[in-house]
Amino acid sequence: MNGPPNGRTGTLRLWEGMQNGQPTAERRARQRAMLIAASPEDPDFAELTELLLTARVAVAGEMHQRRPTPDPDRYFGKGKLEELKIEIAACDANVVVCDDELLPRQERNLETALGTPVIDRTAVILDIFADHAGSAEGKLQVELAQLEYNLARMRGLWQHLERLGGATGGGVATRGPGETQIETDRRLARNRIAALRRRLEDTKGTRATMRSERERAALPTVALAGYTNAGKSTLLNALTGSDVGVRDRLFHTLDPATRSFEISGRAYLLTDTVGFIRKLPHQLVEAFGATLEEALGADLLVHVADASAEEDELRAMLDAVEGVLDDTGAGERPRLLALNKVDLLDPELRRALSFRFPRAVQVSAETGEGLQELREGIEARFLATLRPMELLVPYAEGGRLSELHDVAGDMKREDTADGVLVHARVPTSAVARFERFAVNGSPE
Ligand SMILES: Nc1nc2c(ncn2[C@@H]2O[C@H](COP(=O)(O)OP(=O)(O)OP(=O)(O)O)[C@@H](O)[C@H]2O)c(=O)[nH]1
Ligand SMILES: [Mg+2]
Repeated sequence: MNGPPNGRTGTLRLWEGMQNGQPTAERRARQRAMLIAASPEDPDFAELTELLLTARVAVAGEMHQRRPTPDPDRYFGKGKLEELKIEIAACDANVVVCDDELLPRQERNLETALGTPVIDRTAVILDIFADHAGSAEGKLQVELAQLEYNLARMRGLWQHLERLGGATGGGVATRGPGETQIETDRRLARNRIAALRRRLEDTKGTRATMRSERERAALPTVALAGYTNAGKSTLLNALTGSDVGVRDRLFHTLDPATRSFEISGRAYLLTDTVGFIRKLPHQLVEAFGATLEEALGADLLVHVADASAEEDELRAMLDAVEGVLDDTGAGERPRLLALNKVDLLDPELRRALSFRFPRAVQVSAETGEGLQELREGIEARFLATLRPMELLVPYAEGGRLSELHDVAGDMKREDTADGVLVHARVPTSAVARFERFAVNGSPE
């Protein structure tokens, strides 16, 4: 992984980026993390551990403070901080990772009190995204998210790094403290943010062109949405016979991949999307907003979930995904729940699941089980969105008929003196194109 030794990845990337336009490929030294969380309930460090594993950071220990809300200045209380300091030394951790997004102030105060670099969950996720971004657009989106995140954290950082001295590892701290430097950096960061926004706007334009081409083809679109590692890419491959990258790691897919497949002779487009996660950094939702909006504007969303997760865990993952869908304005799209990885469940658990989620389809992208039901489910949901139309297509416009044939359902045709009279059920997305042939209610 490309990353600096002190774990303040995003920040260092930013400075490196501003120095020479490109982040330098610096090897991450072996990091041993102490995980911390403050919450009224028992902590669950499993996901953070998984995230760190993906970021190739080892977990050395964990500490939880039970309290209604984190301390606004130091995250933990004073006494607990002392305990943490001792524990860090005891398990030889060299970075502290907080399961919440820290306020810049909390992060700074923690670092000062502990003498150890402190990063938060958001920084870890941003780091993984930066590592996994493949396309030019994906890279721009991640850089934008990182800059937004870092901008809030720049004030006073120079003096702070000075104070930490050796712990931060030379490079940055020697660049010289002082308000001027901070101001320069902030201005450069803002300029870069503006430039990135403009470039992302441009790519959005390109995507709109691609989309309108697709709309002309008017194939129904289906998007796979879901928690990271739920098996979306595996399912895309299983349904379309493609070979999109699949791995047992978080946020493997960042760029939406679209492939076509057929159900009962009708072609559909299926899009794989970036995975979601609890406390998904809002900077990422914003940066990926346009791509997500595009993908999630599909005729049908298939929400893919990992059914092998524990009951509470599954509920939490489903809620997190629904939350992001609402945030991105996709909350109202027609939806189908696909409970994936049922090959890992015994018959009793499967039965329990079918009681809990009677409308969901149980599938295994791995074994192919349930895929036929999923196809039928997709088709049924899609057909339900079709609008019945009666059209009179003049013989001169014969080409339109074959277009209609490609997209419509239940098509019945009858030759008349004026043209072909057609009864068909037309996808909502294609209604506008055929409206002018409508027999009832049309001025023509
Ligand atoms: N047992 C089992 N494993 C599965 C199934 N589907 C996917 N997996 C595994 O789950 C892991 C994640 O699969 P992906 O398809 O990469 O998941 P994803 O939802 O695309 O993940 P991100 O792109 O990271 O959001 C891989 O190790 C897959 O082999 C399934 O039906 N059964
Ligand atoms: Mg994927």
